[in-house]
Amino acid sequence: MRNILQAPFMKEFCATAANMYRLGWDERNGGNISVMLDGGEVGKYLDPSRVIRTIPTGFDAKPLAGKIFLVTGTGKYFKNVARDPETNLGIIRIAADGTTAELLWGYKDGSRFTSELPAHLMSHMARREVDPSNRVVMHCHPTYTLAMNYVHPLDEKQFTHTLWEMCTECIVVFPDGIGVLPWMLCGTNEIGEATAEKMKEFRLVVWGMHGIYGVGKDLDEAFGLIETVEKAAQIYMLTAHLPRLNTIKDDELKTLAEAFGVNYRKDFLNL
Ligand code: 2HA
Ligand code: ZN
Repeated sequence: MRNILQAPFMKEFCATAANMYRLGWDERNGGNISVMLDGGEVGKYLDPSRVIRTIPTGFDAKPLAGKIFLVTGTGKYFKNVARDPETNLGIIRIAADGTTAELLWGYKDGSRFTSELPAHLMSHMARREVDPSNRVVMHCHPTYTLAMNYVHPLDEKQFTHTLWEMCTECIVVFPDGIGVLPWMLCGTNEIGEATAEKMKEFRLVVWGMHGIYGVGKDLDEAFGLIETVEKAAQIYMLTAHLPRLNTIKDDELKTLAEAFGVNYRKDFLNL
């Protein structure tokens, strides 16, 4: 067996968590990531028939039975992931019953996956219906995006429109816009179901006054979506209290989207 700490998927996960921490998106135990791994790839590093222990998930994820995920641990700090992956991360496989996670590696101190596993797995299920190449669900608390939640209407059209106006690249990067949920209790199946419902339509979902979810086919894609939203939110927060002299107009946003050939939310423009 090869050393799993040297696996490309492990190294990329650790580098991404470190980057997110460095950007201030994941204070203390804030944030969580899940990545669907390739079963054949995992088999190079561990014996998939060796289950360390089983952990009930508390919900039914049968469409993901047999799928393997690398997931951050509950209460664990992004700050510490790269230094000690085996304590802070776990590799789980969804058992045939759909409601049990089989631990194949990690959570060395006896802990378990993130409390947000319902939102993660339900989002994986919803996104894969839309895009079977989706493998990553990422949650974090980016500073300016969160700040914007307090001073801007939590309305999908208005929130997306404001961000599209803040950087030329925004409508190209997230033409599908941003879903917005009101404040809800986190760590529950209910917020998981609400998030997954939004994921049918959006690759980005704001949890009101809490943070954001982003998804993608790989870590770079999910990270890049959140990074672009956060940059736009930063520009909004740096300018919201100042007189606005210039903006990207809606017909210019339309021109941009058409030039880049992206399928944008036409109902989010006022044309
Ligand atoms: O796990 O971010 O939403 C810490 C969180 C909960
Ligand atoms: Zn959170």
